Amino acid sequence: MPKKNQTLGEFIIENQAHFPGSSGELSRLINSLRLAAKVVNHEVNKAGLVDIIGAYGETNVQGEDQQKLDVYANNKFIQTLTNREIVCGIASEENDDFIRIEGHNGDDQNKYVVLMDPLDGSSNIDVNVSVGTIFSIYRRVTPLGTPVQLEDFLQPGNKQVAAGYIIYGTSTMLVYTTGHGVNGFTLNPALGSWYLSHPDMKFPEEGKIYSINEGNYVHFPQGVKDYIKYCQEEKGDRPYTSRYIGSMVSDIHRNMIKGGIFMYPKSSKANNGKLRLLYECNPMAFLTEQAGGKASDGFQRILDIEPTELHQRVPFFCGSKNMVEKAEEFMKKAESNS
Ligand code: P6P
Repeated sequence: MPKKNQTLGEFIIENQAHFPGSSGELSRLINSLRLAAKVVNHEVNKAGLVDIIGAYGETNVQGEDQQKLDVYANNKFIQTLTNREIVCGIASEENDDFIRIEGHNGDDQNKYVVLMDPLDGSSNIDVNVSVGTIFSIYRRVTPLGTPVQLEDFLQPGNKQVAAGYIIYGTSTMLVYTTGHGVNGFTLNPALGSWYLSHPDMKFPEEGKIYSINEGNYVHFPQGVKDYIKYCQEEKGDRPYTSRYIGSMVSDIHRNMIKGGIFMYPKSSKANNGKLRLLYECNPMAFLTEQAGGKASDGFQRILDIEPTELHQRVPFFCGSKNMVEKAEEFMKKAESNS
C-alpha cells in the first residue's frame, strides 16, 4: 500500500513486486523519465528569464509553431531514454516518424517503446500557464533483436504497460500508473526528490466541472451542444462550473482531484477533434480508468480503438464516470435522431 511522503525511488522498488520475473527494465524506464522531467522542469521554470521562449522558427508535424521549450523537452526525453538502453523505439508529437534506438552492440534487445507529447500546451508557456509532458509505454510486439516497426507503436491503448504525465504547475508533479492504480509525486526542487503526495488517486464518480472550449460551440455536433446546455441549466446540482485552461494535462489533473469532465469533441472544423490518440488520449484514458473514471470518443472506449496512424486524432471525453456517461447519452440520442 502506498505510504504518503514515500520517495518515488522507494515506491518504485516496492512496486517492482508487481512485475515478478521482470528484470526491472520498467522501473529503470520510470526512473529515466523522472530524471528527464527534473531537467525539463528546471528550464520550464526559468522560461521567462532566458530567451528560450518564443517560436523556434520551425513547425512540427502538426503544422504548429514549434516553441523552443518544445524542442528542448523533446530532445531531453529522447536523449535520456536513448542513453539508458531501455527502449527500442520512441514516437513523439514533435517527430514525423518514430525513432529507432539501437542497442549498444547494434542489436534491438530492448523490449519497450515510449510514445510521448514532450510538452503539451506549449502555446501557454509565454503566458505562464501550466504545461505538461505525457507518456505512454508498451512492450514491443515484433521480435527482440529486430529493428522496431510501426506496428510496435500502433497498439490499442488497452495494451499499455504504463502511462503518466508530468505537470509543470504551481508545483511539479509526476502522476503515473503501471496498471495498479494512480499515484502522484510532487517534486521538492530544493532536494531534487519526488515525494508521494497523492497516493491512490481516484476520479470522483460525480463532478460539477465541465471543461470544453465553448468558443467552438457553433461547430460542435448536436449531442455536445445538448450536453453543454444540460450542464448550464438550473436543475438539481446544476448549473455546473465551466473551467477550461487550454492545457489538457492541467484540466484533467484538476478534474481528477475535484471531479469533472474534459471534452475535446469533433467539430465541423476538425472532423476527429484535435487531440492525438497515441500519445495524448490513450495515456490520459489509461490513467483515468485506473483512477475509476471513464474515457471515450463519445461512443466507444478510447483504450479499445485500433490505431491506424502515428499522429491520428480522436474526439475525447474524459473524467468522472457519471458525467462521461451522461455526455455519451446525449451523443447517442442526437445520433439516433439525426
Ligand atoms: P484549443 C494544447 O495545445 C492542447 O493540445 C491541449 O493541451 C489542450 O487541451 C488543447 O490543445 C486546447 O485546444 O483548441 O481549445 O485551444
